[in-house]
Amino acid sequence: MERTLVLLKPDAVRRGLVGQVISRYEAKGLSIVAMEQRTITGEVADTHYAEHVDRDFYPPLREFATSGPLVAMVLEGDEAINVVRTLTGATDGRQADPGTIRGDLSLSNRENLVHASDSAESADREIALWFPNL
Ligand code: FUP
Repeated sequence: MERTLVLLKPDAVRRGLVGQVISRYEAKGLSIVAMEQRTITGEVADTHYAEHVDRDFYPPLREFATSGPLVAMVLEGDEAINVVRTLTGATDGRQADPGTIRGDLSLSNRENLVHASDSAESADREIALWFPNL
């Protein structure tokens, strides 16, 4: 069993897609280990996106990530990290495959609905950041 950190970003909350996106993960067989709606500060965004803070696209991404409530969760299942990345789809919703969450529901590179840990190391770091009591 593996655990991964998923964020349903502020666009997912604003668009009323939280239930639909969670349903896809649940239907796949993943379990929700922890879940909480939060509005994050810029400092939390900087820590979460530490590898991106110096990139050109980071200031608007920071603005977006802090623009309203998001839903953070830890999902668990067999090969959960890769399975969730596959269900989520490519970063840019315009290029993501149909059938994926981003491919079906996002038309943006920034407002792409979901964050999902990209490796075991990222999952460990991000779960510790978002859910330190797990
Ligand atoms: P992903 O792992 O698919 O979420 O993508 P990245 O880690 O490469 O990027 C993290 C977030 O930065 C993306 F979800 C959206 C944002 N981003 C941009 O806004 N512009 C870019 O050119 C690339 C990424």
